Amino acid sequence: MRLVLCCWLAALGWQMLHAQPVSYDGYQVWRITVEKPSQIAALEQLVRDIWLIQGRTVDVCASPEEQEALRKAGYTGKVLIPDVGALIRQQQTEFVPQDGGLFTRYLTLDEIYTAMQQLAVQHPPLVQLLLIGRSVENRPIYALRLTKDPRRARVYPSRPQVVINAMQHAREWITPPVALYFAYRLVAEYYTNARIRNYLDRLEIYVVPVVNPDGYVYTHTTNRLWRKNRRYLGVVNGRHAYGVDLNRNWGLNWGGPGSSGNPLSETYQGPAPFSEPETYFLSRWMLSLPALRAHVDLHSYSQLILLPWGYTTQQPPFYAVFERVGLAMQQRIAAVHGMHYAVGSAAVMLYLASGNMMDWVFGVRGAPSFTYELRDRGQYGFLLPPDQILPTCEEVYPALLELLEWTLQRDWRE
Ligand code: 0X9
Ligand code: ZN
Repeated sequence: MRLVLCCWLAALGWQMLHAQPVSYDGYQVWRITVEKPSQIAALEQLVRDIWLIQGRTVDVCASPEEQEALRKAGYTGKVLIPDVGALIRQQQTEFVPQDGGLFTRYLTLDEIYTAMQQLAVQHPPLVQLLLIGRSVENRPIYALRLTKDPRRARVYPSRPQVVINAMQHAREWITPPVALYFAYRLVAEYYTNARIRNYLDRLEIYVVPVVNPDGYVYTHTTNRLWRKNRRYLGVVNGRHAYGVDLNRNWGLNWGGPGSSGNPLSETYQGPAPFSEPETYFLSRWMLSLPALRAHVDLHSYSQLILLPWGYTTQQPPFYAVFERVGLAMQQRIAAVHGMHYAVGSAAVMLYLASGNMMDWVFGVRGAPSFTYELRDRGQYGFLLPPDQILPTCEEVYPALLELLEWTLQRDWRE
């Protein structure tokens, strides 16, 4: 009897740990090609969750009812994921080694924060853990500060600063490990690699693996495909509405094309620029860095290196310089596992997105800024299998080193 009770309690515990009240049973991801980009707006009326728009190609995550509506409207698509619910369950229950290192499975928020703390505790001459803000639900947002002797000055004005951040969007699980790996490997190579030593001696490198901690926790507990933060927005159209798209909440051209004023939308811009603590704290902190010289905002998916602007298809100042750096980073990525990441302006390669972070960092803060869209190109999309975590980390690492190298040049405008 006791055994039965134990088993039952264990099963219940497992259920509670892995419960996903939002079911995706019967949902499918389709890749639809429209004849003209102007037809995309009509498609957006039929499906709530658009995963990707790239040129005339649209990936949609459609419920059985939405699939029916699509068929009725004459859309056919290539099925990328035949059963989203089954894939989520498979990835939750699949055996993954618990002791196989930090990059063999997706970590929880607590595990990520513990790993950051450990790096700082184990390497005081190189690493400092900073609390840079708090989320809507009051969770901490941490940065790792990587530089020689971080505790001897709050900031070294003579060392240009570089910021790498991940996870504005909660379902993009591949992004925190890529940021964390970058930090871990820099530290590991410091004492053996003169090139890395030079970077940490002469630069201040900040890594923020989770900008949206509430959203990330929610993707573990409740809805694997949640994108926005967890702001409660009241009742809208008879439903409780939650969430601002943090990558539409930044202050440059906030509320312009490619963002939504509807709280139920996945690209809801929020009630005002920087209305969200996550973007507010991050922007204030970035303004406090005296010599910010480069920034990367990590997202997934579709394997792209995106350059400003995101809010307009017009070319920004120094576009040719960005493109050259982008192509150098592209080569570094391809050299590791042969993966192709396309390079180009965000608005041209993807779509318009006003109020995004990259535009603010470049347009307001004046620092060169890039958006990476990591693996894959749609086979799994946001549900990238854990065996691709390490290869993705490995290929992005040298691209980010390329950026550090470029940052050390006399004048980036050249
Ligand atoms: O829509 C976004 O915020 C980013 N894509 S994602 O699928 N990760 O959500 C892209 C932002 C890049 N900027 C533009 N496309 N304008
Ligand atoms: Zn994203």
